[in-house]
Amino acid sequence: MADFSRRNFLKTASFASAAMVAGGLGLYSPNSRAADFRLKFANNMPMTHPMNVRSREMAKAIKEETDGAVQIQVFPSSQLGSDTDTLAQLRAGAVDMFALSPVILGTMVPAVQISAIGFAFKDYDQVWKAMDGELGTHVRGEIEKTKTLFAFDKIWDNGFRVTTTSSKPVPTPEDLVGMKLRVPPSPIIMSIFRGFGAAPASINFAETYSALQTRIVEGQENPLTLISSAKLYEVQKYCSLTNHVWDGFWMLGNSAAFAKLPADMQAIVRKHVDAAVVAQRDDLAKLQGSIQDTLKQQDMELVEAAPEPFREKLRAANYYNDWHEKFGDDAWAILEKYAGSLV
Ligand code: X2X
Repeated sequence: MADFSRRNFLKTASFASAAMVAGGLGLYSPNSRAADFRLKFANNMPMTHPMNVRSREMAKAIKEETDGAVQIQVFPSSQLGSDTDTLAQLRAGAVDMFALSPVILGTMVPAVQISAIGFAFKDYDQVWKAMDGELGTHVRGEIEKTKTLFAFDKIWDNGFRVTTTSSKPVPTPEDLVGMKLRVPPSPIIMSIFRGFGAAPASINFAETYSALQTRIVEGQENPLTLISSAKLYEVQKYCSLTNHVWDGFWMLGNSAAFAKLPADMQAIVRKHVDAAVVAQRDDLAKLQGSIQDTLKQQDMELVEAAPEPFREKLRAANYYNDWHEKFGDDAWAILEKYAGSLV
């Protein structure tokens, strides 16, 4: 594999020969040169979601700044397989980068789910302080311990998860009792809905629309921006604003694949990944003002759902104590430093 100095040499050499050829047959095209590093980046978000809009910009900027040496190919909408499959491919090195929610990464690295404790973060100020601060550092350290995977510094936003249903809204936890709901393949999301008394079924996002359409499940839970961009309003009627969990996507990399890049190219990739994430967070923040209206225009009925009865139900189900025990006192203390007391 080429390194930067060899590339620079080649570039000089190519330009020299290009100049010669240009004067002769005129066949040389500087754009025809193959990339030294092709990286596959997979995610489950629709093409139109801000994550993919920013990812395409990111790939372009990386290609330009590395002079074509690093080319990132973006595969949206679970094109390479479901999240469960893609995580396996990332571990095997068949996929190089993968944006995955901590709630699903929790199937492999349980400790990362701590950011998804129910009703922990009250607002985005708390979220970003924690995720760009010590809580994020703690979690990335746990991901790095796998040796096969690492997480880039900043986490993409997914949003606060709300609950959509087809036959009746769910403004209180009593409304959820016995209800069959799609949840991601995720121990912590499974656990919160069990705590509410619902009947959660784990289904990958790639199959969620059809599971709702065929009424295999009554509802699902996801952030407003995603309900809109994945057009879930076509197969769901009510949107109860439960805001039960804040969710993001860690930008994961296969450690061995990334290590093949020379250090200066790694730095360029990191810089543009971070910039894309920051811009995407901002895109989602700007959408907050209008997203409810967008969903109402699609005939969804939006319903308020006060958090306290839901929290009460979780306390009674021993949800907070159980997870505190699993994550341990140290990690729990980091979470509470940002989120306040969770008892
Ligand atoms: O699967 C989901 O619900 C999604 C898209 O929000 C995640 O990736 C966790």
